[in-house]
Amino acid sequence: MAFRSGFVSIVGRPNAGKSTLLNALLGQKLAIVTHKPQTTRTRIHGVLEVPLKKKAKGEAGHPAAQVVLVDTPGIHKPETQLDRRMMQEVQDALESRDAVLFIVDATHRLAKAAGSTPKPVKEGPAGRTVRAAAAGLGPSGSFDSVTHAVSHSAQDDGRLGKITGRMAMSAAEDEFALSLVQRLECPVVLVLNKIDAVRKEELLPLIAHWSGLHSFAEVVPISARKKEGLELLLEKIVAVLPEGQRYFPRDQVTDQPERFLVAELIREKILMLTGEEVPYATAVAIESFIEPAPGAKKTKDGRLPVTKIAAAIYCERTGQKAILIGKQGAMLKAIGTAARKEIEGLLGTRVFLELFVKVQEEWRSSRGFVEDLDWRRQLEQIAAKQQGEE
Ligand SMILES: Nc1nc2c(ncn2[C@@H]2O[C@H](COP(=O)(O)OP(=O)(O)O)[C@@H](O)[C@H]2O)c(=O)[nH]1
Ligand SMILES: [Mg+2]
Repeated sequence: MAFRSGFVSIVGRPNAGKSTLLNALLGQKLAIVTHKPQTTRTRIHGVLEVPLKKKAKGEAGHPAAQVVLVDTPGIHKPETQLDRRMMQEVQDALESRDAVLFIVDATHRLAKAAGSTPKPVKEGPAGRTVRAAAAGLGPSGSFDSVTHAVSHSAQDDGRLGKITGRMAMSAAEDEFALSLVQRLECPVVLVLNKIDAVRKEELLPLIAHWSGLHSFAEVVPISARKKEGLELLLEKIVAVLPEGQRYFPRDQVTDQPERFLVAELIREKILMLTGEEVPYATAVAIESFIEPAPGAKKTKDGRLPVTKIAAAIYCERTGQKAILIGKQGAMLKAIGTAARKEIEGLLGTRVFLELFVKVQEEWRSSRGFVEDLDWRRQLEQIAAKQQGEE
């Protein structure tokens, strides 16, 4: 059987478990995960080598493959420049892909339970609005028109009365997320996640609901957290991939540089340790990253060499800065200690981590600042600087 390869984008609403799935499939933490929405801000590539599986009794088998998984930010209504950047990352991931995993949180109650089934998006006037909006998902925040269209269609049926505002919103968000994949021509696999947290009998109505809205290539229930159903999911993914050669060398797991992973780990600790708006108003930029000299050995007393890292934590207001620093620096210390432990595990060296908190007013609304945060952009800048020095 010929080797297969392709880009497979993981998309869905915030908190559906996209990053958990990426990490579970790779067997390693590439993407940070928290219970807070909008944890993931950029596309993250994870490269998975899938060995040949021979045909066996009752099993179809599949050829060997390289699957480039692309984790993306959750599909949500853009409010700030940062949100728009995140949604652009989703669009980019949907453009260059061979297959898409549309991941849905199985613990979400269907709006149907409250008396409304979102209409199939392919039909009806509301559907057209949704698709038009999705196709031109631009800085104008087209999500508003989607919400509008959906509540209208529910109203037309005279069924809106029973739906609480939140239910209607949730259905609108589902519909909007779905509209982004409905216009794709590549295979879309519906992944029902978190089946560890729902009863079996609740799954069938969910599958029926979603299958009625789009003709998915496959429907696979999984638990990303408990690593259930992943084998089957991989089989289905390989089955829809085209024949082709590797995009990345066999032993490469990601295209992200370590310094970006380090920044993300620091951000994860901030998300875990701070509350309210602080996590959303925070960005982390690595200011210097000094690796041990090549060939550096353990010290005489058996300690590992040291990587010296300095990172800036940006927030939007002095009040947020005070929270991030904490009483006598306690919060910053807690963030630093937790991050350092994980970074040491990642790099396999000891780590000196210096953190600074800086206020950059309204940075989330600043296009230039948001673009500069992108690690792909940062890499270009570092390369340009090095060329200038040579
Ligand atoms: N019960 C359960 N929780 C999960 C599962 N997968 C992810 N989660 C949780 O859902 C939350 C969001 O996960 P995350 O991967 O960050 O979602 P993302 O926003 O789609 O990337 C986290 O608290 C995860 O631990 C699962 O299979 N079962
Ligand atoms: Mg995520």
